Amino acid sequence: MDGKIALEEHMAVPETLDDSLQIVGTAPGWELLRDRLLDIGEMRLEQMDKHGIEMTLVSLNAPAVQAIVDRQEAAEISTRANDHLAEQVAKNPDRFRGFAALPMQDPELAAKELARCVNDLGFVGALVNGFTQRDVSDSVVYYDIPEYRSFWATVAELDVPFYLHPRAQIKERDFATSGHPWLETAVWGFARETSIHALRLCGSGLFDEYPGLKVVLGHLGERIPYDLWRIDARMTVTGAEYKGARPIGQIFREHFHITTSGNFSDTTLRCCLDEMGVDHLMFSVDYPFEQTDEAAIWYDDTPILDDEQRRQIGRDNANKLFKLGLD
Ligand code: GRE
Ligand code: ZN
Repeated sequence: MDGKIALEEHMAVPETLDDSLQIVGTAPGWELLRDRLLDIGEMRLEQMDKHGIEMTLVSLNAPAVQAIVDRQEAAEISTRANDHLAEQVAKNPDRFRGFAALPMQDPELAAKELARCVNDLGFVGALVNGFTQRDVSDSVVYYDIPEYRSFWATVAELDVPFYLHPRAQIKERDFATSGHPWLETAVWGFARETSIHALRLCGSGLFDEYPGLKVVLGHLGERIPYDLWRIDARMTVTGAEYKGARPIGQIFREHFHITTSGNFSDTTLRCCLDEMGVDHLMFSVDYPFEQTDEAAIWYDDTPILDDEQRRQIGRDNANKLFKLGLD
């Protein structure tokens, strides 16, 4: 399919490059990965052209800003990364748009930076890598807590989607994966961490306070769609402290949008389509951690979608959600 839009696609600046090296390790292939992370031009365009991707919404790698303990440094790196991304996007505005990296260590600074990115740089939303550390290295701050309500007010006011992207748990606090480092990141830990964060947002009353908020999750929903029935069923028994005005399933289906990044499975796509509906799914690759050819060849051929659904999920939904203004 031509004209696809991809939206969980990462770049790095020199200051954040090592974060990706630490996740993928020194396995062969790092040099190509590094070059692809640093490029927001020819290398990317070549892959996009080859596999029918008209536009890529580019974001900073993980965990990057969210793992910086010092608030000022976090703010400086975000600004630098966002300015760099804006410069590169401006060279190919028909092919690239930007997501803002945000210094979530300070909700007020994060809101200001998001407003600057959207209003002055033309960015389409924020992509944040899970919880933030701040002040001390083993800190874990989630965005459902009251301190972040003013930040969410800005997101709602600007009316842009917030992509909640994975990160790993803090190693010293992660007893569940000890002795099994392969469980820490993309195999399982990313989805465990991101799904909990998403459910915390659902259970905090946030979406009742800001009914227009839209959150995007990658990897076909970080495993939540598969379990929505059970979540709602068991909430009737153990949901006493839940603060949402609607059932979690309803909040999730209304406020969350899901991409195919790094999850090219027919059966999982079928589950997501049944649970979320065709309006709440979007194509993505997770470049350069995933291969564009694998993502696109699977997507273009998957028998789960008819031609109309393929067009909608591959292009129209993202065009509308991010107000890209493509034909
Ligand atoms: C991601 O951004 O989703 C990612 C990484 C590193 C390894 C795998 C992966 O940042 O999916
Ligand atoms: Zn990613």
